[in-house]
Amino acid sequence: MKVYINGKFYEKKQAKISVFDHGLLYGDGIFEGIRSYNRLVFKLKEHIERLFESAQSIVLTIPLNKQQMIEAVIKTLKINKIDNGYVRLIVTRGEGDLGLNPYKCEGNASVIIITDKIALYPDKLYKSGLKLITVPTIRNHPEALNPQVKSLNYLNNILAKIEAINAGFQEAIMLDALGYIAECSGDNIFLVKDNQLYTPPQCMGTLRGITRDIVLEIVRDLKIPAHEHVLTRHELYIADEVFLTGTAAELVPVVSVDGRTIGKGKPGKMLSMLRQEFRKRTRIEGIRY
Ligand code: PXG
Repeated sequence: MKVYINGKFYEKKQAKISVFDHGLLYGDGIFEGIRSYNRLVFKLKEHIERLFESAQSIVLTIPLNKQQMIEAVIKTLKINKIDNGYVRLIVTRGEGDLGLNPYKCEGNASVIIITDKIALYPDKLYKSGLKLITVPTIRNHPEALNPQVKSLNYLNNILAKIEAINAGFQEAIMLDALGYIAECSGDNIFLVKDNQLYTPPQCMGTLRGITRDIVLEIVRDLKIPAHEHVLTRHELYIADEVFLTGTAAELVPVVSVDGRTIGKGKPGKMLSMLRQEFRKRTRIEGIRY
């Protein structure tokens, strides 16, 4: 496996960055998780766009422009001969001293691209569905660290994940600072009620997921009503269907929330239809290599 670091390729064992990099010292940096399907980097432009928005928000200058970044991702996939894979794109603040001040980081931000064959989730997950629990740790307040910034500082989500696992569940539902549903530790959340789709808005604490956007696009095309609306746990409990969306896991059914069985307790019809539509789009949308 060859890893891209600042324009050069290194074997996995040699792919290293400084212990003084503020990405390590402070989680000062940003990232994207991207997928390629059959030599098509799915929604690559959208991921690069979001990366640059995260950078703008944290005053980080990316040493490549958007086109160069796209080319770097494609080059890394090609060198590694990966047709179907996962791309982890990371931009750190770079090497600095042992103080917070990012302006003391010398030189450029570091750009790292790791690609790997995709570790597909077990089929069982999509057949039996997930059981979720709401955890005490809330999503970052948007005026603390806005969840729209896909930052290297993921402790907020990691704490939520720990709480879910310790309670015997696979995934956590995180609330926002007002007590409304935000998202899960690495996925957005949707519910279906009376053939309409609902998902929390961005304003209080959810990442604008690329997969979330695709689902909203699909339902718009199919003229299924969809709402970006504040949701409480109650709305999840009484939903006909609940599912999660994310680049890695795609669309995943949820069959129980906080011990309440959702709908019939098995993956629903809307999700199955959406997954088919999603699959179609993974074959046509993105950048070919
Ligand atoms: N919410 C959060 C908090 C995320 O981190 C999503 C939603 C889904 O967004 P996309 O754009 O992927 O539809 C994410 C992104 C992993 C992993 O290993 C996943 C994410 C982040 C870090 C690791 O599964 N998901």
